[in-house]
Amino acid sequence: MSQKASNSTSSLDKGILNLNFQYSIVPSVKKERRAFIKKISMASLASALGAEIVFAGNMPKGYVPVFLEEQDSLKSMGKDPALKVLNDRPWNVETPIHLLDEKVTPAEKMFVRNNGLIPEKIETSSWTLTIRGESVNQEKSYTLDELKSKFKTHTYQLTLECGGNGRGEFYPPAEGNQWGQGAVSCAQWTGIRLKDLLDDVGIKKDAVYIGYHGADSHLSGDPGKESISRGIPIAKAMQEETLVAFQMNGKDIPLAHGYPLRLVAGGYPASVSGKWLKALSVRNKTHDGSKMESPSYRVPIEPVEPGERTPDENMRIIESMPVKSIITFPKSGAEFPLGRNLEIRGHAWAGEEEVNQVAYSIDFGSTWQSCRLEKPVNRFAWQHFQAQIKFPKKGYYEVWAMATDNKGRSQPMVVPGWNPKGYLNNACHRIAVKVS
Ligand SMILES: Nc1nc2c(c(=O)[nH]1)N[C@H]1C(S)=C(S)[C@@H](COP(=O)(O)O)O[C@H]1N2
Ligand SMILES: [Mo]
Repeated sequence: MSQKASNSTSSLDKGILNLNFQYSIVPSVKKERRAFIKKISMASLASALGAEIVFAGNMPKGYVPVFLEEQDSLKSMGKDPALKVLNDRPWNVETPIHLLDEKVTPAEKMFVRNNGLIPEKIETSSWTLTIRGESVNQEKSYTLDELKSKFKTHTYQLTLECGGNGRGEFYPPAEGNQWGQGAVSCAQWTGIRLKDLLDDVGIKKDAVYIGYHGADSHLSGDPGKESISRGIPIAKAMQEETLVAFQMNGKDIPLAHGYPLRLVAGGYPASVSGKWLKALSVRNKTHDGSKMESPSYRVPIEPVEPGERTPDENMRIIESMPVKSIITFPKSGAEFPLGRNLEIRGHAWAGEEEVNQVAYSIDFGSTWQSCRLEKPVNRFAWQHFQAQIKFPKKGYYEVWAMATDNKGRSQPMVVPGWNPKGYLNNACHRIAVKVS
């Protein structure tokens, strides 16, 4: 019995060490951290965690609990420690909905979705953007200074929502990050119009698609592989709001979000907004870079049965995102006294369309009242809604919000059409409220 127990302990140790090696959870740069861990007592560590470390005695010497590691990484990425780490290789970090209350999403609260590894050394003085592909008259490169000085600068607030936002609610589960509803942001992006850049390069009449190429590396470390290289149809590329951006919220783009240069195309799944932008391919056919192929970022044209395999011919590339809304205040679980009105607020967006109406229900969708809804500051920016709710008596309630776009399409009350990769879950957001 004791033999068995000690065996399992040593294999656990091995497991942890392997992990350390593979994912460098305890890299040498964390020396100070380790010294710190040695010095502080288990009791103070437990109070930082808000819980006892039950098997603390089994922790290898110098082991840094994942909790502290994640806090460190979030801090070094400039992120609010309340964000939720779904994955650290690659980094995928979700924003709890109540932290999205601001009209313009601040950098520290913006979700992170990476397919590969964040580039390590970025030399801005030698950074160039190259425009190439079958459909350019001739290949051309620009330095950052040239991009900034040669073209007019524009600023737009743009909604970027991951195509897989809400994936965690699909059943049977779809593979991929199990996002809640927090993989969405709406920051202010400043840069030059992609259209102005393409005009300057000169593109051929047969151009139909623009593909992006970023400086992030593939998880395998293979320099010949791109982690992701998606893109947009030429009509989207030519819209005024489609930018090659170098600023976010009035500052350099944070490293996690694509410093020093990023393609930004609001209203489409955020996967088309290429970070760490090094090159653009002007294509005479639909771009065929990494994650352009089925089933990536595609959904069935005809509905399929949950769990069913879907033939490639029945899949289309996701373009404009569907209508959606989130209640950002109060936080789900809020409790407040009877007799007071509850103010709810949130944001709604509808891909390339505008949101026409947002309504709320406190009776599980039986009746709906309309919210006050603001116009977007510009196309493809989310819109703010607000309502005052009076509750009839003490008890448990849910507040549901439902947005409708200008084509009359509303959010579904239940999770919409299952699809193999779990995209486009735009079901109504719900919060719990207790009136006491
Ligand atoms: N170069 C590059 N660009 C990228 C990605 C990536 O992994 N590499 N991820 C894409 C995906 S899937 C999303 S949802 C958004 C996330 O943007 P954010 O991390 O700035 O929130 O970036 C997109 N652009
Ligand atoms: Mo994404």
